[in-house]
Amino acid sequence: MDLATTCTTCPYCGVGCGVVATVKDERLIAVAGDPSHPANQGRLCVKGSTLVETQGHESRMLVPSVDGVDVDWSTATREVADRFMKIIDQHGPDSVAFYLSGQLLTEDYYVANKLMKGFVGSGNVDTNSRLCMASAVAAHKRAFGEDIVACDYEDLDTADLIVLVGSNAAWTHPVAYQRIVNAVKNRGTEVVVIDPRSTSSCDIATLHLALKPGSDVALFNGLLTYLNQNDLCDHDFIEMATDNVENCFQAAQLSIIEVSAATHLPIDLVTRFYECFGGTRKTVTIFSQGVNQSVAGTDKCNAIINCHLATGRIGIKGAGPFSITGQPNAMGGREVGGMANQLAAHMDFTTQHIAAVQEFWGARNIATAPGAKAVDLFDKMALGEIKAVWIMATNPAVSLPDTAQVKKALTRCELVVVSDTVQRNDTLEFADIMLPARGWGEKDGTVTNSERCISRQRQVLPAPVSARADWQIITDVAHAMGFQKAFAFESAYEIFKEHAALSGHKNSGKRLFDISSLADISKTEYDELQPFTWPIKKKPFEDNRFSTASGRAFFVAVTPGVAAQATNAEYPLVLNTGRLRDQWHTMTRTGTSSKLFAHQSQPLIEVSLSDAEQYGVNADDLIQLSSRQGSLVSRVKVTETLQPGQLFMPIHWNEQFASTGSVGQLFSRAVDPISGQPELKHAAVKFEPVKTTCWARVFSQETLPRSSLMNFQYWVRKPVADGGWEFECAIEESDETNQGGVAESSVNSGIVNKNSVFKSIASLQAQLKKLFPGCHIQNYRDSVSQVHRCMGFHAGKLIYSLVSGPSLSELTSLSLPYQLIPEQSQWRGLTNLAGNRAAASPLVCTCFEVTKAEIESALEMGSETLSELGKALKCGTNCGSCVPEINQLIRQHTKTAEQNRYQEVAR
Ligand SMILES: Nc1nc2c(c(=O)[nH]1)N[C@H]1C(S)=C(S)[C@@H](COP(=O)(O)OP(=O)(O)OC[C@H]3O[C@@H](n4cnc5c(=O)[nH]c(N)nc54)[C@H](O)[C@@H]3O)O[C@H]1N2
Ligand SMILES: Nc1nc2c(c(=O)[nH]1)N[C@H]1C(S)=C(S)[C@@H](COP(=O)(O)OP(=O)(O)OC[C@H]3O[C@@H](n4cnc5c(=O)[nH]c(N)nc54)[C@H](O)[C@@H]3O)O[C@H]1N2
Ligand code: SF4
Ligand SMILES: [Mo]
Repeated sequence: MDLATTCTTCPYCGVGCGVVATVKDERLIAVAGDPSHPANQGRLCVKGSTLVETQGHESRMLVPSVDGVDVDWSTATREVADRFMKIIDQHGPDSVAFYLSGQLLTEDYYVANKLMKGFVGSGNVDTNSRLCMASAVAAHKRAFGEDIVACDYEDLDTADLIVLVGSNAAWTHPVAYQRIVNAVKNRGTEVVVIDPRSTSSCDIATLHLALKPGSDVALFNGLLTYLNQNDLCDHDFIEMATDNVENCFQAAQLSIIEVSAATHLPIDLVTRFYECFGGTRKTVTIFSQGVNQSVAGTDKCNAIINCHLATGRIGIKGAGPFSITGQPNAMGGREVGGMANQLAAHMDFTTQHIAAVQEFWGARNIATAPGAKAVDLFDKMALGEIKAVWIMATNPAVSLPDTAQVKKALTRCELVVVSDTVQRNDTLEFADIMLPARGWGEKDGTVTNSERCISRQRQVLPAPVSARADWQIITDVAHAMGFQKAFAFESAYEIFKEHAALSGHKNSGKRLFDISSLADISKTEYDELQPFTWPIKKKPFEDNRFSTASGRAFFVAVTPGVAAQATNAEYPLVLNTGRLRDQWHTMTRTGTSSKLFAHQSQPLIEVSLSDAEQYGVNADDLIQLSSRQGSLVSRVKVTETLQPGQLFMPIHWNEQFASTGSVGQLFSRAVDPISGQPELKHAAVKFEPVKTTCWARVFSQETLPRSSLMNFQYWVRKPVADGGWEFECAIEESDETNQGGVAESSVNSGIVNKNSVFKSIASLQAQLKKLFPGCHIQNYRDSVSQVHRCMGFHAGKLIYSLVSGPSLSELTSLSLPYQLIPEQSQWRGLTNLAGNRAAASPLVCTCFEVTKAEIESALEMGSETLSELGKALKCGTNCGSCVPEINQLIRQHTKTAEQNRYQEVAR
């Protein structure tokens, strides 16, 4: 028995927590927070703590393939190199592109960027950071002359005011959020949330500004005006360290009344926020996707930064504008220069920088101009201008806007190479060449988190035999293209050293990103590297010097813009999108853990109470949601957290998990003109109810192919505890019924309809039969309820079960005929679901698997506070991510109890 513990980092969000991984007999058996890591000091959130459950090789891509045929690595490598070179020879370097990801390690990113920009000779390397951090990067460069995040996590511990703008940190950066919670408890830090939705992050807020979507520039311009007019600016700092303040003040001119009109916020709320900000020196403003993902994203970021510059709240402890990164290595990608408009190591496409990088790399054919940014890059593919793309560690067929256009682009593109860890995702459907990459725990390198802290990610597990590290795959292809010398890397360590050296090349203090003191570390030092933050031993801007040519920060004059995807009479509603607490992006990692579906198991479309009433829809109804780009069908969640006229949908589901596919299909390709970041928080939509004639639920030990569900207008799947999958499917009332069409009379159409329902269910049964040959099949039919059950047994064990009927509610109670399953044939996954009421109520606390129903019943029984509930049920006592929801249930319970009391008194 082999037991080993290794310190590494979590592969999920940009908080960048250190984890201690315990491996026994080559299997990951435990992960715990690393107490010595500065980012988390031992804490982990639910995604980090469920890492054990999301490992495993079942869904992994295991061998390389070319045009659908499994091949060995040397063939795959040669094919990638030859096909790329052929296209480059015929059409030039700009006819090819790489599309990378903030989930690559820095070393992977470095070689990919070097190969394309230095040796292929094109700037066409872009990354999913374009959808994520591009606006913040552009704003940093405009204001500071370099892409520098001004804050670190210690600032959260010492701030007196923390403003969260377009960030739901409680769910998206849970461990950083816990630091804020502690600051609130320990030193009375005030929290202001600026978000059109009421989110879990509002739990600790003294003020929530539910502003009109997209109106952030007006709010912060108004704040700048207020600071100026009330003499709350730091004139010494402005004088000493900045330029362009007067132009900026002039452009920002907005009275509180005008701000109120632009943001739809009450005057007193705006005033309270301005007073609070104006009066608190130690203010940190955290901003994230509610700011970045907008056609005004860069301006929004600069509007925030302006207020910090005006008050000199930057470069000091406990204050600053804090753009918080999303992906685990979004920052590492920025250091490397992996975006189309950057060259390398915080150097740009200027004559000087190009010469410096060319000299350092010994690059024969360096790119001399920026390449195409993500949305543009896929447009060029659709136009046939880009003919080959290599996609690594990202799933653009889900995550880009206007996914129909993305699919068109991938279809048109002559050569699509995809390196991924999984066998199937929406992008891989279009791959000509598939390359199996090593995943988290199987590779070595470094990542940089939101606070510029570089940590080692270490190999703790053996990789599947054929999977290779991304840097290795790229290096091999570079060799096959003839670039052996410049890519003579034997390990991630050697790449790191070169990357570190480049950061110091021709730098002499001009660029804050300089880790060249690590260029000569030994292999052992690299292996034992402890987390460290750059600029080394210095807080950015503490000396009031910035990276601009003048050394002074720049006030960028900005004015409010309008959303590109505007509402009108036909599309009157605004669709907002974002993350759920327990899912990660396109679900390739979290989609295998049943536990992570228990908080929310479907891509629900959130509708405000008043819109639900106005449009006559109820919770769980199916609706069709349409924009100018596309349309999808999904179920409704009625919520008090949204303002009328706004909808919300999670980003995670896709064609592998639901008929809806990705919410991205509803978004246009409108981008911020400066950063190129798409507007992913604001689409104009409409919806209408969908009538159904039949529902079905399937439990199956193996997943069903998408093709077997084609007859269902709606379906969604989720993993079942102890193995297997659960599907929920619906058949829409057909056009034939509604509009005459095939059938002439309503009686006839009823028959047609019944027939088509029967056919759909029969074809699903046939699929199940085919998928599990040799099963003994039992059928049960209830003629009164019209519920039909079909179960397949093998060797006395239940293998699948299909229940169908006209209404979903009947199925929910009847779908698991526990009593009908012979004792010896119990399938644990199924009986668990049948017997356990947990399945019926969403999980609130994922760590201890405590449901909403259990918390409500404990409140009924007399528990009153969070700590009492914690004692009774343990909920909320581990990672704390569920505390906002528990508090919400407590508030709800108190309110109901008070109402009951009031009614009793009234009687
Ligand atoms: N659980 C989980 N955590 C994650 C991820 C995940 O997939 N799952 N992904 C990681 C990644 S890559 C990222 S980038 C981060 C993102 O982290 P966040 O940015 O915190 O997450 P989002 O939910 O995308 O959006 C944040 C909020 O922006 C609000 N918003 C929408 N429009 C506006 C607006 O006009 N103005 C303002 N002020 N707010 C607006 C939305 O209502 C939403 O609540 O999360 C990271 N962490
Ligand atoms: N509507 C809307 N759309 C959005 C957003 C939004 O808020 N709203 N947010 C945007 C943002 S901020 C982001 S960051 C993107 C995220 O979107 P994506 O980057 O497309 O999503 P992921 O699911 O993280 O894709 C990562 C892929 O890499 C694979 N992978 C994992 N590890 C490795 C590895 O080590 N090597 C390789 N080669 N592959 C690996 C995974 O299996 C997966 O297929 O979505 C964007 N899209
Ligand atoms: S906060 Fe982010 S980095 Fe930390 S454990 Fe959770 S997902 Fe991982
Ligand atoms: Mo992101």
